[in-house]
Amino acid sequence: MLTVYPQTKTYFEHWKDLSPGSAPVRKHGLTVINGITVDAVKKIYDLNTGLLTLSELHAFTLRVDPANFKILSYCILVVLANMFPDKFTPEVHVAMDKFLAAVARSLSEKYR
Ligand code: HNI
Repeated sequence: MLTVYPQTKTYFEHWKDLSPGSAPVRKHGLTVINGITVDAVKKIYDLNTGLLTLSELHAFTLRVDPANFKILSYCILVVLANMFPDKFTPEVHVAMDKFLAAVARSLSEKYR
């Protein structure tokens, strides 16, 4: 995301090293992916409640433009397709797209 959509770097200027694979990028990548694969998956049936605190954090404290959630979702799909070309069937693509869109919608909940 930081490479393909460099405007997203503005939120992470305080990390100093934003190059691909740098320590803070790897660390935060894991944090976000854990947020999706552990937290969001656990709360899949009520994402709005489950991701409420995270939505408030991104809206009020971090002030992340919610358009960036779509950008990140798109990047995650591209990475999955590249890493798992055999497993990334049309069904998996649609299911992941739907799930990531639901996560993005819940994270945007507090902006309204
Ligand atoms: Ni996000 C911090 C989860 C998208 C900018 N983000 C977090 C944390 C989690 C998290 C978890 C750590 C919270 C804490 O410390 O309590 N972020 C997610 C998830 C998504 C997402 C699940 C989307 C699926 N975040 C984004 C996007 C941006 C973003 C798209 C900006 C482009 N997030 C941040 C910033 C921080 C952050 C900035 C604080 C990082 C830091 O180190 O200061």
